[in-house]
Order: sequence, then structure tokens, then C-alpha cells
Amino acid sequence: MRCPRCICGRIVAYRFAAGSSPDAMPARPVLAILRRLMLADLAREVARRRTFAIISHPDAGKTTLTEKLLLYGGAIELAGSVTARRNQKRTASDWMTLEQERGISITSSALQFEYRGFCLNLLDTPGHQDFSEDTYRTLMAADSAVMLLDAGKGVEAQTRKLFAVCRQRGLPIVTWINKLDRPGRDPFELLDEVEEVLGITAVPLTWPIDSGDRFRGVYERAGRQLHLFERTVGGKHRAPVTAADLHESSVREMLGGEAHDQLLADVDLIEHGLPAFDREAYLAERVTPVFFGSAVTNFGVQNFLDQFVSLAPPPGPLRTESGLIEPTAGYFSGFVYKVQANMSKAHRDRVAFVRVASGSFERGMTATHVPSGRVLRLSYPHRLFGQERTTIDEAFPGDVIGLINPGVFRVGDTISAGPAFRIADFPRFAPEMFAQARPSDPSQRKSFLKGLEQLGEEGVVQIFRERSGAPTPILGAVGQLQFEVFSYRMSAEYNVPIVVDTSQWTRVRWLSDEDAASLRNFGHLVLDEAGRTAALFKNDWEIDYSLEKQPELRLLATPP
Ligand SMILES: Nc1nc2c(ncn2[C@@H]2O[C@H](COP(=O)(O)OP(=O)(O)OP(=O)(O)O)[C@@H](O)[C@H]2O)c(=O)[nH]1
Ligand SMILES: [Mg+2]
Repeated sequence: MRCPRCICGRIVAYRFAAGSSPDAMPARPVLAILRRLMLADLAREVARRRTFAIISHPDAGKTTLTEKLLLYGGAIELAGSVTARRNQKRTASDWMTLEQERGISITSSALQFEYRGFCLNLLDTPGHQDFSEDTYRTLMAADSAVMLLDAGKGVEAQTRKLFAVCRQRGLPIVTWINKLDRPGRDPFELLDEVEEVLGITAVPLTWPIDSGDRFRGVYERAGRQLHLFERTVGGKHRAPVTAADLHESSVREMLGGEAHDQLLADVDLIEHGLPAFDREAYLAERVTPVFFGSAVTNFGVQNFLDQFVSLAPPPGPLRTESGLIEPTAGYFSGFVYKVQANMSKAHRDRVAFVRVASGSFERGMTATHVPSGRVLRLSYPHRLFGQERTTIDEAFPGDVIGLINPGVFRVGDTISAGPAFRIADFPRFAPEMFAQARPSDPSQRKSFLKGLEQLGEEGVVQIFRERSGAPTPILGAVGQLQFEVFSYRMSAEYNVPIVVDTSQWTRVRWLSDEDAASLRNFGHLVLDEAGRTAALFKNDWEIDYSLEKQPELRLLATPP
């Protein structure tokens, strides 16, 4: 007499174990017990979840580390390689053809896997600044972040920006210093740089044993032990590891006297000269714990994962315009942080990535799409794994579920089976580049408009229309690469080669219809995707001049 859903199954068993027939039980106490048990289950599921984003400057190795975490989590058997040759297995997270051709991440992806009783939701993000809108929004869905540094380069420009966004969002940050298998900078110098440039105390939890060709493994502070690794071909399998004592003679023989002396001196300095790690200070974003390793050879990945699951915070409350929503609130709620069209050739559809914020999600449940007020039955939820998807029956706070988007969901939308709410401070970017786009073959206008609508909904570029009614749309982007991705995907996914003519506008300001009518000097009037009026300007000077001549104008840098 088990219900197919695990929670109810346990209740049925409980009721019969208590020796009473279901009919004989008074309805209310049973419901109260059921509710209590469901909430206890929910609290347990929340406590074992870790939802985190991997961030860094381009090329530091985020996708490679993602792949290795999946390998150690048992979610994949063989790690692909970003640089893999054609026809070899590719990484799970860089699934888009364009990503594989260029070896860079263009779009963020969500991957879920289990590790030692924890359920991890890993969000790989693109490092390139042209895609930072996607990265910033993905950070809305994360409870903490892993920041990668290239050991040869230290803190780079884009890392600084992303670190600032994490700070703003209140995300605790773990640091992974990568590429130790290459000649890199001195580890102490790197820690100093983190502290000076980012203004956060860096406390190493592991320490590299030598570097470059001679990188042999890491010293783990928690167990005061060395973990010595062996390389595997192409880093495709887990690296065999042996634990050893710092002072063992075999270790000295293996490393050589000089390197061993250096390691002893380093460890002495770390243990006696640096502050002890304090998890509360990490959660309060005053401290970043630092791990050293090499994602490509798998060195240090397991130590990292073992410690990360107990360090990183479980899902926290969601900040909304009407206050906080706790993950253990008794109703399902979530928000869309991303929309992606045509993820697989087999399913030419649009998927909304929803981060569950509170309550349990069950397949087939109904919830209100807050912006439209429509009640939706959520019948086909998916678990996403890069490009792959499987239907799921339930999900909990911290999880990312994919909902097939029948044109309803837009980025930033909320869904709730309880009270309606809106997210506070959802990141919105004003584009700084504009271009006009048209199909190379005018007879393909219908397919062109379909692609325009779907890729616009996804946010590949922002779409503006001429207020005058002229038919050529204007694309807005934060960076040039967005136009290239748009053009590539129009051709690959909608079969419409297009011509993109870059225009001279670099600024957009939103304004009321009255102000638009009175605009005298500069400002090319357009409508954004939601039909709001905006004006395009060539530069800041044009805006300043307009405001000087018409001080009554109200020009907004982000949509109202
Ligand atoms: N030597 C060495 N190379 C690495 C390591 N990790 C990654 N790489 C290489 O660095 C390059 C970039 O790696 P990715 O994982 O794509 O970097 P990414 O940070 O995801 O890049 P974007 O997503 O485009 O920002 C690839 O050629 C990797 O093989 C490492 O530990 N050691
Ligand atoms: Mg990547």
C-alpha cells in the first residue's frame, strides 16, 4: 500500500503501522501529521542541496573544472575535453555547436549530480564579457560561487567584475586556483593579490606540492596529509591518489631534498602564520577559502569536492519586492532566470530555466504565472543536464527545472502556488551596441520573424522596433559577440542567413510618450520588446545636450 510518491508512501506505512485503518483516523490530525512530515522532508532536501555558479575571466578553466566535478560526482564516466578533436566526446556543458567550434562558453548551463549524500546544482557560466548578462542572471539562481583563477595570471579584469556582482548578491565565494600543472606564479603572491585586489581574506585549505611539470599533488590542511596524484591519459579518468605524511622519507625521496624543504617551510608558514579558517567568516563573505589544483589533470578535484559540500551554504531565502521567501515556505515558488531555444535538434522548443525558490515541486501541479496571472498546469518539467533532459516528478529549493515555454515565460518572471511576488533587483542591462538586421533572401521574412521573436525572448540580443512602423528591426547588445551568435543561430537553427548592419547608436534611454513627443534635438524613437518607448542616441554628449536644452525630460537608463 505504497503511494508512488515517496512522501505519501511513508505516511501510508505510518498509518497502518499505528494499527488504525485510514477510514478510522480523524481527518484533521492526519493532515497535520502529513503536513509536518512533508515539511520535515522538505527541510531535509533543502539542507542537502548546494546550488553554485562557477565564475571567472575567460579561459581560466570553468568548463573543464565543471566536467571534472561531474566525473568525480559519477554523473559522467569519461571527461570530454574542451579542446577535443572533432567526433570525440565533448563537454556536457559546452553543448552548442558554436561553443564547440570556438572552445568557449557562450551560454550558461545547469547540471545536477549527487555527491556523498549531497545534491549539487552546478551552473557553468560564460566568462566572455559580451555574455555577462547571462552570467549575471545565472548568479541570481546561485547560493554561492566558485571563483577560478589561472595560476599564471592571477586576478583578471572579468574576475574582478564578477566578484563585485557576487558581493552585491551576498554570495559566499570559494576560490580555486587552476592550472598548477603549468609554470605559474608563487602561491603566496597569488593569495596576496586576491586580498589586495578583491579586498577579501584568502585562507588556503590546500597547498600545492611543487608546480608545472613537477606538480605532484596537494597538502590538505584539514587532515594534515599529502595527497599525491598520478596522471591519467588526457585526464579522462579519476587520478589515482595516495595519501602520505608530510615527513615520510619516501616523500622526500620522491620530491627531492630542495622541493621537500620548500614544502615544509610553506606548510609551517601556512599553519603558523595565516589565520585559521572560519566558516562563519566565509558565509559572511569576509573570507574566501582557497584550493589549488589542475582541472585538466584532475589533481585536487576530489579534495575540493569533499570539502566544498560541507562548506557551501544550502539554499537561502529569496529576496522579493514584498520581503523574503524562505525555502521551507509551505508552497512552491520559483523564478525564470534564463530561456533557451532549440537546445536539441530532437526538440525544437524553448525551455525556461526555473530556479525553485520554495516548497516542493511536483509534476502536474498548478501554479500561477505571476506577470500574466494565468494558472498553469506544470505537466512536463525536466531536469536539465547540459543539452540533455529527463522528465522529473519532483524538485526542491535550489534545483533548476526546465519548463517547456509556450511563449509565456520571460526572464525574471515568477511562478507561485502561494502568494504573488516579484523579484527584487533582477539584473537588466541597457545595450550599448545596435545593429539593423534583415534576411539575405527577402522571401524568408516569415522564418526570420520567428527566429527574431524566439532568440529575442531568450535574450541573445534585445529587439527594438522602429516607432515609425518601418519594418527593419534593430538589435541591441552589450557586446559584439552577441550579434555573431545571433547571426550564427539564425542560420543554423532557423535556416535564415542574415545581414547585420552595425549602426552608430550606442545609448538607449526609456521615456514617456509625452516626453517622446516633445523630444527636439536628438533621439531616434523605438519600441522595446514590451512595447515601451525608448530613444537611441549616438553618445553621452547627445543625451547631455538634450537634457540641457529640455531639463524637464526624464530619460531612464533601464526600462521602467
Ligand atoms: N594546463 C591546463 N590547462 C587547462 C586547465 N584547465 C583548463 N585548461 C585549458 O584551458 C582552456 C580553457 O578552458 P575552459 O574550461 O574552456 O575555460 P572556461 O573558463 O570555461 O572558458 P570560457 O567559458 O570561454 O570563459 C582549455 O584549452 C583547457 O583545456 C588546467 O588545469 N591546466
Ligand atoms: Mg566555459
